[in-house]
Amino acid sequence: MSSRLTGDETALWKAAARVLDANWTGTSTAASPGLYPHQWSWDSAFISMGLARHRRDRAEAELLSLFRGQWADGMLPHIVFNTTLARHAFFPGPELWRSERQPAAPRGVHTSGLTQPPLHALTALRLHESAPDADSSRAFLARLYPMLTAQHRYLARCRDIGASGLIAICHPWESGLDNSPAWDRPLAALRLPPTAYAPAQRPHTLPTGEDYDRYVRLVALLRDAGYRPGYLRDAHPFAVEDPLVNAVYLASTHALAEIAGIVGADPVPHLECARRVHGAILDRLFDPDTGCFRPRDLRDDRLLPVVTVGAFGPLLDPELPAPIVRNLVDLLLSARFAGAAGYPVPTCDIQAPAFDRGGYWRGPTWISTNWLVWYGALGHDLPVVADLLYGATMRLVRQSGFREFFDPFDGTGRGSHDYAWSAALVLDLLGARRAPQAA
Ligand code: 2M8
Repeated sequence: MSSRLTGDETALWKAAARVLDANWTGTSTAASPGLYPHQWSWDSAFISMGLARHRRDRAEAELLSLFRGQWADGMLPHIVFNTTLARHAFFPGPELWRSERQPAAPRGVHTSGLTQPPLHALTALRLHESAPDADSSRAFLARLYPMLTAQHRYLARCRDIGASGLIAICHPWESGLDNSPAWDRPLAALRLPPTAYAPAQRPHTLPTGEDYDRYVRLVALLRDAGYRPGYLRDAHPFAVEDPLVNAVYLASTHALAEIAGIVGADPVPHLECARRVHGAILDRLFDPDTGCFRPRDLRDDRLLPVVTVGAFGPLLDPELPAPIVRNLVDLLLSARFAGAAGYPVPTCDIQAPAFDRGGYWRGPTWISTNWLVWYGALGHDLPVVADLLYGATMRLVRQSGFREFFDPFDGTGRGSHDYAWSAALVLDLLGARRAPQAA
Protein backbone atom coordinates (compact mmCIF):
# COMPACT_ATOMS: atom_id res chain seq x y z
CA MET A 1 0.00 0.00 0.00
CA SER A 2 1.20 3.52 -0.79
CA SER A 3 2.63 5.49 2.14
CA ARG A 4 1.24 8.73 0.68
CA LEU A 5 -2.17 10.10 1.55
CA THR A 6 -4.47 10.89 -1.37
CA GLY A 7 -5.62 14.51 -1.76
CA ASP A 8 -8.93 13.68 -0.14
CA GLU A 9 -7.24 11.89 2.76
CA THR A 10 -4.87 14.82 3.24
CA ALA A 11 -7.85 17.17 3.53
CA LEU A 12 -9.45 14.84 6.07
CA TRP A 13 -6.17 14.60 7.97
CA LYS A 14 -5.85 18.38 8.18
CA ALA A 15 -9.46 18.82 9.26
CA ALA A 16 -9.05 16.20 12.01
CA ALA A 17 -5.81 17.80 13.22
CA ARG A 18 -7.59 21.19 13.34
CA VAL A 19 -10.27 19.75 15.65
CA LEU A 20 -7.64 18.35 18.01
CA ASP A 21 -5.75 21.66 17.99
CA ALA A 22 -8.93 23.62 18.72
CA ASN A 23 -9.96 21.33 21.59
CA TRP A 24 -6.49 21.38 23.19
CA THR A 25 -6.70 23.24 26.50
CA GLY A 26 -2.95 23.56 27.08
CA THR A 27 -2.70 20.37 29.16
CA SER A 28 -5.31 17.99 27.71
CA THR A 29 -8.13 17.77 25.18
CA ALA A 30 -11.76 18.74 25.81
CA ALA A 31 -13.96 15.87 24.62
CA SER A 32 -16.04 18.42 22.73
CA PRO A 33 -16.23 22.20 22.92
CA GLY A 34 -19.35 23.30 24.76
CA LEU A 35 -20.97 19.95 25.47
CA TYR A 36 -18.12 18.08 27.21
CA PRO A 37 -15.54 20.69 28.19
CA HIS A 38 -13.62 18.48 30.69
CA GLN A 39 -11.27 15.51 30.30
CA TRP A 40 -12.96 12.11 30.03
CA SER A 41 -11.03 8.93 30.65
CA TRP A 42 -11.62 6.66 27.66
CA ASP A 43 -11.95 9.71 25.40
CA SER A 44 -8.40 10.61 26.41
CA ALA A 45 -7.16 7.12 25.58
CA PHE A 46 -8.64 7.39 22.06
CA ILE A 47 -7.55 11.01 21.68
CA SER A 48 -4.00 10.18 22.67
CA MET A 49 -3.78 7.62 19.84
CA GLY A 50 -4.77 10.33 17.37
CA LEU A 51 -2.44 12.89 18.91
CA ALA A 52 0.42 10.41 18.53
CA ARG A 53 -0.06 10.75 14.76
CA HIS A 54 -0.11 14.54 14.92
CA ARG A 55 1.53 16.00 18.07
CA ARG A 56 3.47 13.31 19.92
CA ASP A 57 4.28 15.62 22.86
CA ARG A 58 0.57 16.18 23.40
CA ALA A 59 -0.22 12.46 23.19
CA GLU A 60 1.95 11.83 26.23
CA ALA A 61 0.77 14.99 28.04
CA GLU A 62 -2.85 13.91 27.51
CA LEU A 63 -2.33 10.64 29.39
CA LEU A 64 -0.27 12.25 32.15
CA SER A 65 -2.94 14.89 32.65
CA LEU A 66 -5.58 12.19 33.04
CA PHE A 67 -3.52 10.22 35.55
CA ARG A 68 -3.24 13.37 37.71
CA GLY A 69 -6.78 12.42 38.69
CA GLN A 70 -5.93 8.86 39.75
CA TRP A 71 -7.03 8.02 43.29
CA ALA A 72 -4.65 6.51 45.87
CA ASP A 73 -6.36 3.12 45.52
CA GLY A 74 -5.58 3.16 41.78
CA MET A 75 -9.09 4.11 40.58
CA LEU A 76 -8.80 6.16 37.39
CA PRO A 77 -11.83 8.47 37.35
CA HIS A 78 -13.97 8.87 34.30
CA ILE A 79 -13.88 12.68 34.44
CA VAL A 80 -11.03 14.98 35.48
CA PHE A 81 -12.59 18.42 35.77
CA ASN A 82 -11.04 21.51 34.27
CA THR A 83 -11.17 23.79 37.30
CA THR A 84 -10.64 26.93 35.25
CA LEU A 85 -14.18 26.58 33.89
CA ALA A 86 -17.34 27.90 35.52
CA ARG A 87 -18.96 25.43 37.94
CA HIS A 88 -22.05 25.07 35.79
CA ALA A 89 -20.06 24.31 32.59
CA PHE A 90 -21.24 20.69 32.78
CA PHE A 91 -23.81 18.81 34.79
CA PRO A 92 -23.07 16.78 36.82
CA GLY A 93 -20.02 18.78 37.89
CA PRO A 94 -17.71 18.41 40.92
CA GLU A 95 -20.54 19.28 43.31
CA LEU A 96 -22.26 15.95 42.67
CA TRP A 97 -19.17 13.79 43.12
CA ARG A 98 -17.56 15.68 46.04
CA SER A 99 -14.25 13.95 45.38
CA GLU A 100 -12.47 16.48 47.58
CA ARG A 101 -14.09 14.83 50.61
CA GLN A 102 -12.65 11.42 49.75
CA PRO A 103 -9.33 10.63 51.44
CA ALA A 104 -8.21 8.54 48.42
CA ALA A 105 -8.89 11.28 45.86
CA PRO A 106 -5.98 13.49 44.78
CA ARG A 107 -5.69 16.96 46.31
CA GLY A 108 -6.14 20.00 44.11
CA VAL A 109 -7.92 18.05 41.34
CA HIS A 110 -11.67 17.52 41.11
CA THR A 111 -12.75 14.21 39.65
CA SER A 112 -15.77 11.97 39.29
CA GLY A 113 -15.97 8.83 41.44
CA LEU A 114 -16.63 6.34 38.63
CA THR A 115 -14.28 4.81 36.13
CA GLN A 116 -14.54 3.95 32.40
CA PRO A 117 -13.27 1.20 30.05
CA PRO A 118 -9.54 0.72 30.86
CA LEU A 119 -8.14 1.29 27.40
CA HIS A 120 -5.06 3.16 28.61
CA ALA A 121 -2.43 0.39 28.63
CA LEU A 122 -3.41 -0.52 25.08
CA THR A 123 -3.09 3.16 24.13
CA ALA A 124 0.33 3.40 25.79
CA LEU A 125 1.58 0.39 23.85
CA ARG A 126 0.16 1.76 20.59
CA LEU A 127 1.96 5.05 21.22
CA HIS A 128 5.19 3.11 21.71
CA GLU A 129 4.70 1.13 18.51
CA SER A 130 4.50 4.28 16.40
CA ALA A 131 7.18 6.22 18.34
CA PRO A 132 9.92 7.87 16.27
CA ASP A 133 12.37 7.80 19.21
CA ALA A 134 12.46 4.40 20.97
CA ASP A 135 14.53 5.58 23.97
CA SER A 136 12.31 8.48 24.86
CA SER A 137 9.23 6.32 24.32
CA ARG A 138 10.63 3.64 26.64
CA ALA A 139 11.24 6.30 29.30
CA PHE A 140 7.63 7.45 28.96
CA LEU A 141 6.38 3.87 29.32
CA ALA A 142 8.53 3.40 32.43
CA ARG A 143 6.92 6.52 33.93
CA LEU A 144 3.40 5.37 33.10
CA TYR A 145 3.78 1.70 34.02
CA PRO A 146 3.25 2.08 37.81
CA MET A 147 0.10 4.15 37.18
CA LEU A 148 -1.26 1.58 34.74
CA THR A 149 -0.53 -1.31 37.11
CA ALA A 150 -2.25 0.58 39.95
CA GLN A 151 -5.29 1.10 37.70
CA HIS A 152 -5.44 -2.62 36.89
CA ARG A 153 -4.80 -3.63 40.53
CA TYR A 154 -7.77 -1.49 41.59
CA LEU A 155 -9.97 -3.18 38.99
CA ALA A 156 -8.89 -6.68 40.02
CA ARG A 157 -9.21 -5.96 43.75
CA CYS A 158 -12.30 -3.79 43.91
CA ARG A 159 -14.33 -4.54 40.79
CA ASP A 160 -14.20 -8.32 40.59
CA ILE A 161 -17.53 -8.29 42.37
CA GLY A 162 -18.58 -11.68 41.04
CA ALA A 163 -15.21 -13.24 42.09
CA SER A 164 -14.96 -14.48 38.50
CA GLY A 165 -11.90 -12.62 37.23
CA LEU A 166 -14.15 -10.19 35.32
CA ILE A 167 -14.63 -6.58 36.36
CA ALA A 168 -18.08 -5.16 37.03
CA ILE A 169 -19.42 -1.74 36.15
CA CYS A 170 -21.45 -0.03 38.85
CA HIS A 171 -23.09 2.60 36.67
CA PRO A 172 -24.07 2.76 32.96
CA TRP A 173 -21.60 5.64 32.58
CA GLU A 174 -18.78 3.23 33.41
CA SER A 175 -19.54 1.29 30.22
CA GLY A 176 -18.91 4.33 28.00
CA LEU A 177 -22.13 3.33 26.18
CA ASP A 178 -24.14 5.38 28.63
CA ASN A 179 -27.76 5.11 27.52
CA SER A 180 -27.51 1.71 25.84
CA PRO A 181 -30.69 -0.41 25.97
CA ALA A 182 -28.48 -3.06 27.58
CA TRP A 183 -28.93 -1.22 30.88
CA ASP A 184 -32.70 -0.75 30.70
CA ARG A 185 -33.56 -3.79 32.82
CA PRO A 186 -31.25 -3.14 35.80
CA LEU A 187 -32.13 0.58 35.69
CA ALA A 188 -35.86 -0.17 35.71
CA ALA A 189 -35.35 -2.24 38.87
CA LEU A 190 -33.90 0.78 40.68
CA ARG A 191 -36.24 2.47 43.17
CA LEU A 192 -36.25 6.27 42.93
CA PRO A 193 -36.95 8.69 45.77
CA PRO A 194 -39.86 11.08 45.15
CA THR A 195 -37.68 14.10 44.36
CA ALA A 196 -36.02 14.41 40.97
CA TYR A 197 -32.37 15.40 40.49
CA ALA A 198 -32.01 16.08 36.80
CA PRO A 199 -31.69 19.62 35.49
CA ALA A 200 -34.75 20.68 33.52
CA GLN A 201 -32.64 21.67 30.51
CA ARG A 202 -29.93 19.55 28.85
CA PRO A 203 -28.83 19.51 25.24
CA HIS A 204 -31.61 17.70 23.39
CA THR A 205 -29.48 14.73 22.36
CA LEU A 206 -28.71 13.74 25.96
CA PRO A 207 -30.95 11.68 28.24
CA THR A 208 -33.30 13.65 30.49
CA GLY A 209 -36.11 13.13 32.97
CA GLU A 210 -36.49 9.84 34.78
CA ASP A 211 -33.59 8.19 32.94
CA TYR A 212 -31.33 10.89 34.17
CA ASP A 213 -32.72 10.67 37.70
CA ARG A 214 -31.70 7.02 37.76
CA TYR A 215 -28.13 7.85 36.73
CA VAL A 216 -27.84 10.55 39.37
CA ARG A 217 -29.47 8.33 41.99
CA LEU A 218 -26.80 5.67 41.40
CA VAL A 219 -24.07 8.29 41.79
CA ALA A 220 -25.62 9.61 45.03
CA LEU A 221 -25.77 6.08 46.47
CA LEU A 222 -22.12 5.46 45.63
CA ARG A 223 -20.98 8.82 46.90
CA ASP A 224 -22.92 8.55 50.15
CA ALA A 225 -21.27 5.16 50.72
CA GLY A 226 -17.87 6.85 50.30
CA TYR A 227 -17.26 4.89 47.07
CA ARG A 228 -16.32 1.94 49.31
CA PRO A 229 -15.48 -1.36 47.55
CA GLY A 230 -17.42 -3.29 50.25
CA TYR A 231 -20.56 -1.29 49.47
CA LEU A 232 -20.07 -1.81 45.74
CA ARG A 233 -19.71 -5.54 46.24
CA ASP A 234 -22.52 -6.15 48.73
CA ALA A 235 -25.18 -3.48 48.39
CA HIS A 236 -24.99 -1.27 45.31
CA PRO A 237 -28.02 -2.02 43.09
CA PHE A 238 -26.18 -1.84 39.74
CA ALA A 239 -23.38 -4.36 39.10
CA VAL A 240 -22.90 -5.75 35.61
CA GLU A 241 -20.12 -7.69 33.87
CA ASP A 242 -20.02 -6.22 30.38
CA PRO A 243 -18.33 -7.95 27.42
CA LEU A 244 -16.98 -4.76 25.85
CA VAL A 245 -15.54 -3.39 29.11
CA ASN A 246 -13.99 -6.76 29.94
CA ALA A 247 -12.60 -7.22 26.44
CA VAL A 248 -10.94 -3.80 26.70
CA TYR A 249 -9.63 -4.83 30.14
CA LEU A 250 -8.24 -8.05 28.63
CA ALA A 251 -6.59 -6.28 25.67
CA SER A 252 -5.04 -3.75 28.04
CA THR A 253 -3.86 -6.53 30.37
CA HIS A 254 -2.04 -8.14 27.43
CA ALA A 255 -0.61 -4.71 26.58
CA LEU A 256 0.53 -4.32 30.19
CA ALA A 257 2.39 -7.63 29.96
CA GLU A 258 4.20 -6.35 26.85
CA ILE A 259 4.95 -3.02 28.49
CA ALA A 260 6.32 -4.87 31.54
CA GLY A 261 8.75 -6.66 29.21
CA ILE A 262 9.82 -3.34 27.65
CA VAL A 263 10.44 -1.58 30.98
CA GLY A 264 12.15 -4.54 32.68
CA ALA A 265 9.26 -5.55 34.94
CA ASP A 266 7.68 -8.99 35.37
CA PRO A 267 4.98 -9.74 32.75
CA VAL A 268 3.84 -12.99 34.40
CA PRO A 269 1.17 -11.57 36.78
CA HIS A 270 -0.42 -9.75 33.83
CA LEU A 271 -0.39 -12.88 31.68
CA GLU A 272 -2.00 -14.86 34.51
CA CYS A 273 -4.69 -12.23 34.88
CA ALA A 274 -5.27 -12.28 31.10
CA ARG A 275 -5.73 -16.05 31.11
CA ARG A 276 -8.37 -15.80 33.84
CA VAL A 277 -10.27 -12.95 32.14
CA HIS A 278 -10.20 -14.78 28.79
CA GLY A 279 -11.74 -17.90 30.40
CA ALA A 280 -14.36 -15.94 32.35
CA ILE A 281 -15.52 -13.94 29.30
CA LEU A 282 -16.22 -17.24 27.53
CA ASP A 283 -17.74 -18.99 30.57
CA ARG A 284 -19.92 -16.18 31.84
CA LEU A 285 -20.77 -13.83 28.96
CA PHE A 286 -21.08 -16.11 25.92
CA ASP A 287 -24.54 -17.49 25.28
CA PRO A 288 -24.13 -20.64 23.14
CA ASP A 289 -27.85 -20.65 22.24
CA THR A 290 -27.63 -17.30 20.46
CA GLY A 291 -23.93 -17.53 19.58
CA CYS A 292 -23.04 -14.13 21.01
CA PHE A 293 -21.91 -12.20 24.07
CA ARG A 294 -24.19 -10.26 26.41
CA PRO A 295 -23.67 -8.53 29.76
CA ARG A 296 -24.35 -10.44 32.99
CA ASP A 297 -26.37 -8.70 35.69
CA LEU A 298 -24.69 -9.73 38.94
CA ARG A 299 -27.72 -8.79 41.02
CA ASP A 300 -29.83 -11.58 39.54
CA ASP A 301 -27.06 -13.59 37.88
CA ARG A 302 -28.70 -13.52 34.44
CA LEU A 303 -27.52 -12.37 31.03
CA LEU A 304 -29.22 -9.15 29.96
CA PRO A 305 -31.49 -9.58 26.93
CA VAL A 306 -30.47 -6.90 24.41
CA VAL A 307 -27.64 -7.56 21.92
CA THR A 308 -25.58 -4.43 21.32
CA VAL A 309 -22.31 -3.49 19.62
CA GLY A 310 -20.68 -4.64 22.88
CA ALA A 311 -21.21 -8.20 21.62
CA PHE A 312 -18.27 -7.66 19.26
CA GLY A 313 -15.94 -6.49 22.04
CA PRO A 314 -14.44 -9.96 22.58
CA LEU A 315 -12.86 -9.70 19.12
CA LEU A 316 -10.24 -7.76 21.10
CA ASP A 317 -9.28 -11.07 22.73
CA PRO A 318 -6.35 -12.43 20.69
CA GLU A 319 -7.21 -15.97 21.84
CA LEU A 320 -10.92 -15.94 21.03
CA PRO A 321 -11.67 -19.41 19.56
CA ALA A 322 -12.06 -19.42 15.76
CA PRO A 323 -15.67 -20.78 15.73
CA ILE A 324 -16.76 -17.93 18.00
CA VAL A 325 -14.94 -15.39 15.82
CA ARG A 326 -16.93 -16.78 12.87
CA ASN A 327 -20.21 -16.46 14.82
CA LEU A 328 -19.40 -12.83 15.58
CA VAL A 329 -18.52 -12.03 11.98
CA ASP A 330 -21.78 -13.63 10.80
CA LEU A 331 -23.73 -11.55 13.32
CA LEU A 332 -21.84 -8.39 12.38
CA LEU A 333 -22.56 -8.84 8.66
CA SER A 334 -26.19 -9.87 9.23
CA ALA A 335 -29.25 -7.65 8.86
CA ARG A 336 -29.11 -7.10 12.63
CA PHE A 337 -25.97 -4.95 12.29
CA ALA A 338 -23.86 -4.06 9.22
CA GLY A 339 -26.00 -6.00 6.72
CA ALA A 340 -28.90 -3.56 6.98
CA ALA A 341 -27.05 -0.33 7.83
CA GLY A 342 -25.44 1.81 5.15
CA TYR A 343 -23.10 3.27 7.79
CA PRO A 344 -22.21 0.49 10.23
CA VAL A 345 -21.81 -0.46 13.03
CA PRO A 346 -25.10 0.47 14.74
CA THR A 347 -24.69 0.40 18.52
CA CYS A 348 -27.77 -1.77 19.02
CA ASP A 349 -29.23 -4.76 17.18
CA ILE A 350 -31.45 -3.17 14.51
CA GLN A 351 -34.08 -5.87 15.08
CA ALA A 352 -34.29 -5.30 18.86
CA PRO A 353 -37.47 -3.48 19.97
CA ALA A 354 -35.31 -0.94 21.85
CA PHE A 355 -33.30 0.02 18.73
CA ASP A 356 -33.59 3.76 18.05
CA ARG A 357 -31.66 5.14 15.06
CA GLY A 358 -31.32 8.59 16.64
CA GLY A 359 -31.26 7.67 20.35
CA TYR A 360 -28.12 8.33 22.36
CA TRP A 361 -26.13 5.04 22.33
CA ARG A 362 -29.38 3.23 21.41
CA GLY A 363 -28.67 2.64 17.72
CA PRO A 364 -26.48 5.30 16.07
CA THR A 365 -22.98 4.54 14.84
CA TRP A 366 -20.09 5.88 16.91
CA ILE A 367 -16.48 6.19 15.74
CA SER A 368 -15.07 4.75 19.00
CA THR A 369 -16.97 1.48 18.78
CA ASN A 370 -16.15 1.26 15.05
CA TRP A 371 -12.48 1.67 15.91
CA LEU A 372 -12.63 -1.09 18.54
CA VAL A 373 -14.29 -3.55 16.13
CA TRP A 374 -11.80 -2.54 13.40
CA TYR A 375 -8.86 -3.14 15.76
CA GLY A 376 -10.29 -6.49 16.88
CA ALA A 377 -10.82 -7.56 13.26
CA LEU A 378 -7.19 -6.73 12.42
CA GLY A 379 -6.05 -8.84 15.37
CA HIS A 380 -7.93 -11.85 13.97
CA ASP A 381 -6.64 -11.27 10.47
CA LEU A 382 -10.06 -10.37 9.07
CA PRO A 383 -9.06 -7.80 6.42
CA VAL A 384 -12.49 -7.75 4.77
CA VAL A 385 -14.19 -6.85 8.04
CA ALA A 386 -11.47 -4.33 8.91
CA ASP A 387 -11.85 -2.68 5.47
CA LEU A 388 -15.61 -2.52 5.89
CA LEU A 389 -15.17 -0.68 9.20
CA TYR A 390 -12.47 1.58 7.82
CA GLY A 391 -14.52 2.49 4.75
CA ALA A 392 -17.75 3.10 6.69
CA THR A 393 -15.95 5.32 9.20
CA MET A 394 -14.30 7.41 6.49
CA ARG A 395 -17.61 7.84 4.63
CA LEU A 396 -19.27 9.04 7.84
CA VAL A 397 -16.78 11.80 8.52
CA ARG A 398 -16.47 12.79 4.85
CA GLN A 399 -20.23 13.19 4.65
CA SER A 400 -21.02 14.65 8.07
CA GLY A 401 -17.79 15.84 9.70
CA PHE A 402 -16.42 14.94 13.13
CA ARG A 403 -19.77 14.58 14.80
CA GLU A 404 -20.40 12.77 18.08
CA PHE A 405 -22.53 10.01 16.51
CA PHE A 406 -24.31 9.22 13.25
CA ASP A 407 -27.53 7.81 11.85
CA PRO A 408 -26.60 4.24 10.86
CA PHE A 409 -28.87 4.24 7.79
CA ASP A 410 -28.13 7.56 6.10
CA GLY A 411 -25.01 8.82 7.91
CA THR A 412 -26.58 12.05 9.19
CA GLY A 413 -24.40 13.56 11.92
CA ARG A 414 -25.87 13.97 15.41
CA GLY A 415 -24.84 15.28 18.83
CA SER A 416 -21.95 17.65 19.25
CA HIS A 417 -19.70 18.98 16.48
CA ASP A 418 -15.89 18.79 16.52
CA TYR A 419 -15.98 15.75 18.77
CA ALA A 420 -12.40 14.97 19.71
CA TRP A 421 -12.37 11.16 19.56
CA SER A 422 -14.03 11.17 16.14
CA ALA A 423 -11.18 13.34 14.83
CA ALA A 424 -8.45 11.47 16.73
CA LEU A 425 -9.52 8.02 15.61
CA VAL A 426 -9.70 9.14 11.98
CA LEU A 427 -6.07 10.25 12.34
CA ASP A 428 -5.20 6.88 13.82
CA LEU A 429 -7.00 5.00 11.04
CA LEU A 430 -5.36 7.07 8.31
CA GLY A 431 -1.99 6.86 10.06
CA ALA A 432 -2.23 3.09 10.49
CA ARG A 433 -2.62 2.71 6.74
CA ARG A 434 -0.39 5.42 5.37
CA ALA A 435 1.57 6.86 8.28
CA PRO A 436 2.82 10.41 7.67
CA GLN A 437 5.27 11.78 10.26
CA ALA A 438 3.91 13.34 13.46
CA ALA A 439 5.35 16.68 14.55
C1 2M8 B 1 -20.79 10.53 27.33
O1 2M8 B 1 -20.84 10.44 28.74
C2 2M8 B 1 -21.28 11.57 29.60
C3 2M8 B 1 -21.29 11.12 31.05
O2 2M8 B 1 -20.13 10.76 31.54
C4 2M8 B 1 -22.65 12.01 29.51
O3 2M8 B 1 -23.53 11.19 29.19
O4 2M8 B 1 -22.93 13.16 29.83
C5 2M8 B 1 -20.50 9.13 26.75
O5 2M8 B 1 -20.59 9.13 25.36
C6 2M8 B 1 -19.12 8.68 27.17
O6 2M8 B 1 -18.75 7.46 26.57
C7 2M8 B 1 -18.08 9.74 26.85
O7 2M8 B 1 -16.87 9.37 27.45
C8 2M8 B 1 -18.51 11.14 27.36
C9 2M8 B 1 -17.57 12.25 26.88
O8 2M8 B 1 -17.40 12.20 25.50
O9 2M8 B 1 -19.81 11.46 26.93
